[in-house]
Amino acid sequence: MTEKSVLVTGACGEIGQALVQGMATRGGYRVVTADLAPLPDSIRSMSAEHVQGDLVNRIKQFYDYDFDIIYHLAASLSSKAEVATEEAHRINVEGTMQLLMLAAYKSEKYKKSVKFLFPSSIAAYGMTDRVEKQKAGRVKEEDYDNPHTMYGCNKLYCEKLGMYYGRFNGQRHLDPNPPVMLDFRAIRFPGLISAFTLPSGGTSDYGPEMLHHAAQGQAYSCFVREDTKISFMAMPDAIKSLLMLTDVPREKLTSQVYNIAAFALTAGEFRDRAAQAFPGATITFEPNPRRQGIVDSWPEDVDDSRARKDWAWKPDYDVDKFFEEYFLPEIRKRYGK
Ligand code: AKB
Repeated sequence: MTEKSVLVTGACGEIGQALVQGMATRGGYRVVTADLAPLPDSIRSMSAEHVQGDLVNRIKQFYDYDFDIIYHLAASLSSKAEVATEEAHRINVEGTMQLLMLAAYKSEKYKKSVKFLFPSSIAAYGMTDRVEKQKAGRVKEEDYDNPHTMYGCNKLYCEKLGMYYGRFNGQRHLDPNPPVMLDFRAIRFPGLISAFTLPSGGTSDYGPEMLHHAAQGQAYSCFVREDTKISFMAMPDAIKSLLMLTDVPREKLTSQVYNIAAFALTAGEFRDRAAQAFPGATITFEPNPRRQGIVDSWPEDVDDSRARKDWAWKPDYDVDKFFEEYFLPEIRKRYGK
């Protein structure tokens, strides 16, 4: 079997590292990685080639490759994007647009759709306030698509851009012989938690930060209220979802954008779990109004029935399994606690 040629942008980020490892475990891929940073030792041997630098400036270089699949993970996350909005727009939107154009060009040239996998986010949603958030419960993909953040706006718009390049590029779908267009697929991820890496620049970061601090015996001051609830997921499930969605035949997909969910937890429930696992953990709550506002605009939970129906999505880790079978055993190994 010939290897699939894959590009992973943002390869040094949390999802990037875990995805590169996931593909190495599976086998059958030739992976080119790209990131502003050099590759960490943990995945260096798994990348056939690493392109280091700014994606927007380097885009021409990628025209020399023929990728079957692009995982475009590079992004400026929600908290960071609020303090550097223009830069976030450049990274999140221009970078995506450039890669979509590349994938569109190659799909047409070789008459074979390049698969373009895009991590969208619960940040694409925007609830007016806490009351609306509580009332809404588990939201569907088409509801509440009114993001409050630059990052959320960028994600929602890039979903639309992906659909445009995948279906309507230049209105040539109306030509007598329409060109082959790229195959765009997006997942709206909840907050992700890895036992091996820590996020930076996001707003769901309080979950993983609290747990990693407690595991190391460090005090943690949480930047949202105790009653703040959003959905979270174990990193292995996030990687499983990306690989599952990549594999599913196009005709089975009724949409190009899918929610996925695993467990929804309040910050107070995270504290209780952390305190139980690491007695003596010192966790306090000092809400930051701006970051609190961001999380209050995100849904408490999402409805992932479309992903379950179309591609048999099901997470491996509910909240108990997440702690007992993934996070705690791995983190104890890591920090020796
Ligand atoms: C963030 O907090 O910005 C991300 C996300 C929810 O997409 N983790």
